[in-house]
Amino acid sequence: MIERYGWSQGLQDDFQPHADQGLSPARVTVQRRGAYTLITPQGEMTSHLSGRFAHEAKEGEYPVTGDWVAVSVPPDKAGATIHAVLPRRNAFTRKAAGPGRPVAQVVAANIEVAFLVTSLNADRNARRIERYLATALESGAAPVVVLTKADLCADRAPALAEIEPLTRGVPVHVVSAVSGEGIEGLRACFAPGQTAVLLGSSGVGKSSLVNALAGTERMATGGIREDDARGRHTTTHRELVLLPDGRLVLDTPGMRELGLWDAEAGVAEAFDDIEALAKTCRFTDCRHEAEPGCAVRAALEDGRLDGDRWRNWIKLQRELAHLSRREDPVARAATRKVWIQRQKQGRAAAKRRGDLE
Ligand SMILES: Nc1nc2c(ncn2[C@@H]2O[C@H](COP(=O)(O)OP(=O)(O)O)[C@@H](O)[C@H]2O)c(=O)[nH]1
Ligand SMILES: [Mg+2]
Ligand SMILES: [Zn+2]
Repeated sequence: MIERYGWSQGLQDDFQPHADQGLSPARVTVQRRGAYTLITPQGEMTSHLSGRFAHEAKEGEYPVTGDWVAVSVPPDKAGATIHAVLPRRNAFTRKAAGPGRPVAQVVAANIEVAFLVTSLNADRNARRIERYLATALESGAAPVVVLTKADLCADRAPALAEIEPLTRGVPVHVVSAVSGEGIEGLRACFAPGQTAVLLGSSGVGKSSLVNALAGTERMATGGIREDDARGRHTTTHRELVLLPDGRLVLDTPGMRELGLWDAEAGVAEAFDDIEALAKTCRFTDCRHEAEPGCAVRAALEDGRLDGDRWRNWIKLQRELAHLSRREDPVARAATRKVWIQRQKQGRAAAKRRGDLE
């Protein structure tokens, strides 16, 4: 069973020390407060954290949906106990919403593809797509922009003209859960045994896409008032779903806020046009304000660079700077190094597989 959920030789190697202690591997499919649903070699099971793990784990180390964990299963198989989380291949991480000290929140772990979902009708927001794209590029998963509800959109050309320049070569798919348009194209973005996470605001049609891919009503979907395009929060927890074709999709509730977490490389990649311009400014320390020979200003003036896109870049830079002032810079540098390396390997592997456009 765990093979169908993406268990691999690499994971088996990481797991060996736990196997030596008599533990079993399992993947988290549903995460609710303090309780987890797992797929174990003995089937689906609910579980809780071992007292020791709960006591010793630091922020960001608690299991999330998509994680591989080491569990003990009692003889009556009544419920498993989680003792450890295996090292994550990658993770989609945001700054937890709310005031106070910035805290990382892992939204999904061990994902090959990140579907960034937005609807073609009223929800479309270029600045939000830029933010999601930066976070997805940072995660090391391969991003895919998905524009939903094509059946409700009489003319998609304006939306595509707005969005395509932002996606920096990341594939864009136009789909409809109602007509079925584009669903096979999404399937072609990942392979059986691989995991795609669905990310985007509430009501854009994420759960409907799970159902369209599954061919059955696997997830509850929300009623929506089409006049203001606001969805109800029907999906209340993150859930990893095994499709009949062997692919895995991780559905998430809408996120009101997607605060950046440690995403310098992702922002640089999502805004590589601005990064390239800034390199050609006359002064290497140009602040792009009123310096002579500023290539960014020149591009803003002649329309090559959109003013809203530029202002969003500044806003994201401020968010990153705000985070880095608050965190221990040494610890940050150490995690970044590992992360950039993994991210590069992950995307290179995805390209080699040739399953991405
Ligand atoms: N016309 C149309 N409606 C859709 C489509 N996809 C989703 N919806 C509707 O949009 C609403 C929200 O969908 P849901 O999948 O729950 O969105 P989620 O919050 O992102 O999971 C529901 O009423 C769906 O029936 C689509 O492709 N076309
Ligand atoms: Mg939903
Ligand atoms: Zn400049």
